[in-house]
Amino acid sequence: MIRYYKIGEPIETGSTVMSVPQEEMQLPGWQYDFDKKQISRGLSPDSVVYGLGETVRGMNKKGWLYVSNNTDDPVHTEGKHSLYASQNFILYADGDEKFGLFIDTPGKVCFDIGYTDMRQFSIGFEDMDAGLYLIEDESLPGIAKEFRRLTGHSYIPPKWAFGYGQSRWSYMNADEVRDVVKAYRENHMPLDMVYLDIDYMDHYKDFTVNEDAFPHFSEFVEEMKEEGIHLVPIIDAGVKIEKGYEVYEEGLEKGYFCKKEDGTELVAAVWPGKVHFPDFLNDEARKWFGDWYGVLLRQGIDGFWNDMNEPAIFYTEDHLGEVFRQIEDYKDKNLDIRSFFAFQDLVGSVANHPSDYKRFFHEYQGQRIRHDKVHNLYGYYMTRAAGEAFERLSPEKRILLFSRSSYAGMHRYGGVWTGDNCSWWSHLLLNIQQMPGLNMCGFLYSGADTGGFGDDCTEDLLLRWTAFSLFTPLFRNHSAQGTRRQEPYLYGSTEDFRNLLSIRYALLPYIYSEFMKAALEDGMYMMPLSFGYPQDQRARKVEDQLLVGESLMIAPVYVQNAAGRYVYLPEDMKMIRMRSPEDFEEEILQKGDHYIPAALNEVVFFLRPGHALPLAGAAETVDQIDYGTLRYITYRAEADSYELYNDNGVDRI
Ligand code: MIG
Repeated sequence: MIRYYKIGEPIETGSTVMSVPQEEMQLPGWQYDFDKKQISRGLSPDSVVYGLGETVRGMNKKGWLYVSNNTDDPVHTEGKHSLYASQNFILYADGDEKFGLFIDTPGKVCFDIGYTDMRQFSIGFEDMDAGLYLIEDESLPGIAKEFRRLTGHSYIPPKWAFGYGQSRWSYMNADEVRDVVKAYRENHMPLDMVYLDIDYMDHYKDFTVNEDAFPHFSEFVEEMKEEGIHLVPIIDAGVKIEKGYEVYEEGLEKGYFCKKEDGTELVAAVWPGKVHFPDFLNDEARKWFGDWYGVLLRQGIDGFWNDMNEPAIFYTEDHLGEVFRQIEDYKDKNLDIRSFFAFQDLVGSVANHPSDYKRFFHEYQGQRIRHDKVHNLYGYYMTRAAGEAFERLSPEKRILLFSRSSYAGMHRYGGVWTGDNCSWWSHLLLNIQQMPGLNMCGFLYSGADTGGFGDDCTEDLLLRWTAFSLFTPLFRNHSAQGTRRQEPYLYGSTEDFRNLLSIRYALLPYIYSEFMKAALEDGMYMMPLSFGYPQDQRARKVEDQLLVGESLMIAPVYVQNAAGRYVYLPEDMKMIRMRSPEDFEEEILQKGDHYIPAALNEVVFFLRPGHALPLAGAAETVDQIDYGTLRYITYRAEADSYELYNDNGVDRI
């Protein structure tokens, strides 16, 4: 049951697909404070608040202030309030009381969930304008399902995108990519994708290829396909300002770039130096930009990742000019405690400066709207540009697509990855805790940079992270330029990595089946325990175990040098300790707490009673998986009790 309440005159976001239910008076149970521009309610000690998609901290969001304000911040520490996404959907449970609440507004929103006062939950707005959808159902999964009825079905990637991908920011040329693929194949480590970061482009210009570094690109794409590899290039939001560059010239001529108050195009800077930002919120501009993806599709590319679409701004010409003028004032000064910090602030906060987001406008639904009022929609609409274009340009075949920035509703067009995490154990835990929030908001095809993006990864961290990520739909090892290289074959445990990756492929029939059922039935693929055990008060508080599909529970090890971990079993389960698809043991464990040893080369997971798990043999690409020889591990169930979903993996559904 979905009820709609409105505060003020909210800007339409395009997040919903269902016609808006009859508007009702005031959200029951919440106090409205128009002076403080917030709504609030009490928060009991036993309650849990799930949701908000991709945010810092735990699965239960209580105890922190989350600000929906899409930000390119590469340091995802606990003290941060905003990351790249705004997925303003929460799910509240306290005893038998439960409801979902979707706050639909494209500007900044503050979720103060027991931060200012442990007993209070308040939601604050910049303007007191928002659409509020109250979602009620008997169960938590039911509420998540209703949210999807409101906002639409989740995006479905091609099946090969459930394979494993290798990425790194700094594959500078085709030979480097060939070497990576060769190393995988020589080591018999499975691989389906290699991602191309910004260095494949000619001077970071969208939809171009650096012909010196990647000569005869379409032939190279074909050569990789023959190796069973899909190349997945990155697309950035900013379009380089350069005479003769077609995307720039055309966008300028048609007036498709975001303009300032005075009607001239905003000049910002990102990788290519000065850029204009396409106005993805303008229907025509969105279609135009989307069509450009066709240039790469026609060269055989069938997957993309959209980056820097918060949008990230290194600087704007205008703000930088102001900064240079102000620096003059400091020149002959004796910088003291106050002026020094003011100076440091002036020069140190040039990137993503809040004032820059007020400098430009969108032509949105026939209105001219200042960017900051609709800021959180930008990445969504960029991805929508691509997703809508693929429906036109590739009507038969699915195309892989995911984005860094997002807003609720974007899940119809693509998945997300969680951006620039670090090679930290705490970020492995963060990855585990972000997955259910993302799933709840419909972002089923999601995952983090396995091994961590920033900082140097160690072998043990990569083994543990791989053992977790092999359960996430988007499974990609990615790292930043300048960090220690992170391709698994570069570490000593080559055989262990091969085995862990092979386990992904052995589980793939199950992973794909469960993902597809979740996508087709508006369910979730990764869930907090309480979604499967609603009456279990203990399960509600478990922060580091997940249900994966209908049959499995996982309890990843995320602590350095730990030889295992404590696991809570909400009922009797069958533990599977797997070292390779051929080498595993099964053991029945009773409901309750257990210390479970887990070596670095093992994946330990749990099969729920009454369920079965299909298991394939090893394979080096998704295409090679042999569905004809599936085995079933069962626990108090028959093999045929498992309903296996499968299809050809490429046709659109
Ligand atoms: O700010 O394209 O999150 O995955 O490797 C750096 C270079 C820009 C940020 C992305 C990251 C990617 C990187 N990009």
